[in-house]
Amino acid sequence: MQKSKQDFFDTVAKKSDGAQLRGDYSNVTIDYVVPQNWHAYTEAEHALWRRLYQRQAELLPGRACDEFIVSLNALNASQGIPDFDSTSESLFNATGWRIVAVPGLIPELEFFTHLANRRFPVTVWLRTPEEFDYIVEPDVFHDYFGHVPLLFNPIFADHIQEYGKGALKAMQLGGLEQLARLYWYTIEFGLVQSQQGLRVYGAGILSSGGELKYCLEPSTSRHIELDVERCMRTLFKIDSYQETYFVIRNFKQLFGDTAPDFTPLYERIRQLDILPANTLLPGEIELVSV
Ligand code: HBI
Ligand code: FE
Repeated sequence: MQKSKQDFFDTVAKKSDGAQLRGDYSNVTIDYVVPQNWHAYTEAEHALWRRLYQRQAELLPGRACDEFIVSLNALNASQGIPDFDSTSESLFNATGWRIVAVPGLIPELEFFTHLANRRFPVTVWLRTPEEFDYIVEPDVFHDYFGHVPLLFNPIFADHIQEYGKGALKAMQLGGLEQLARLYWYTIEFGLVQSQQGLRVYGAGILSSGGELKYCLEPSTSRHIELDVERCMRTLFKIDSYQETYFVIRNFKQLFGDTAPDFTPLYERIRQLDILPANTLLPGEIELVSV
C-alpha cells in the first residue's frame, strides 16, 4: 500500500523522536529523487567532507575489508563532496548500478524499488561540523562513503539488488521488520571474516569514527556467525553502538543465505521470541576478532 507523503513524514518523524526530517522534500519526483545540485555545495562543506574523509580513511587499515578499501581508493573522493553523476558512470560500467540523489530518508516502497532496480539513493545534504562524530539521519557522507564503494563489488552489488526485491515482497507478507533487522546487521553493521581476522563491511560502521574502532574490540563487543533466522529475531540499537555484530565468511555466503524465499521464515519467526540486542543463545560461540 503506497504510504502517503504525510504518513511517511508522520512515521519517520516519530521514529526520530518527532524531529522534522532535515532534507528539502518540496521538489521530489514521484520516486523521491531530487537534483544533487553539486555546484551549490560551499567550500566549507567540501572542507568538512575532507575532514570526515581523512578521519575515516586513517582508521580503515586493519579494520575495513579489503574490497571496501580498494573500491574507495578507486573513487578518488577525498578532495570534496563527489558529483554523483560522474560516480554513476564508473559504477554503471562496473556493476550496472547508479546513484540517485534523494533529500534524505525516503519511504520504504520507493527505497526498495530503487534498490531492486540497481539505483542506490544517496542523500544530498552534509551534516554540520557539530555533528562530526554522530548524526541521526543518514547524510551524504554516510550514504556515499559508507555504501557506494561496495556497490563496485559484483557479488555485493547483486546481493543489494536481491535485498531490494525481497524487501518489496516482504512488504506484502508482513516480513519487513524482520528484513529490516537483516539489513541493519549486514549492510549497515556487518562484519566479515578475513585471513587477518574480522573486518568491517557494514556502511554504518565504516562511516562512523567511534564504532569503527569499537566494533572489533574483543573485550567490549560480541561477534557471532550470521544465521539469518537468528539475525531476523534480534533487536538492534538505533542510537548507540551495536551490542552484537553478525559475521559472514564472505559475500558469497551473504548472497547465498538470503537467496531463498523467506515466506516460511517470516511465519516461523512470528512464533519465536524476539531477542534483545545483547543475547547469546545456549551453544552460540563468540568469534574472536583478531
Ligand atoms: N531511505 N534514503 C534512504 N536511505 C535509507 O537507508 C533508507 C531509506 N528509507 C527506508 C530505509 N532505509 C529502511 O527502511 C531500510 O534501511 C530497512
Ligand atoms: Fe545506510
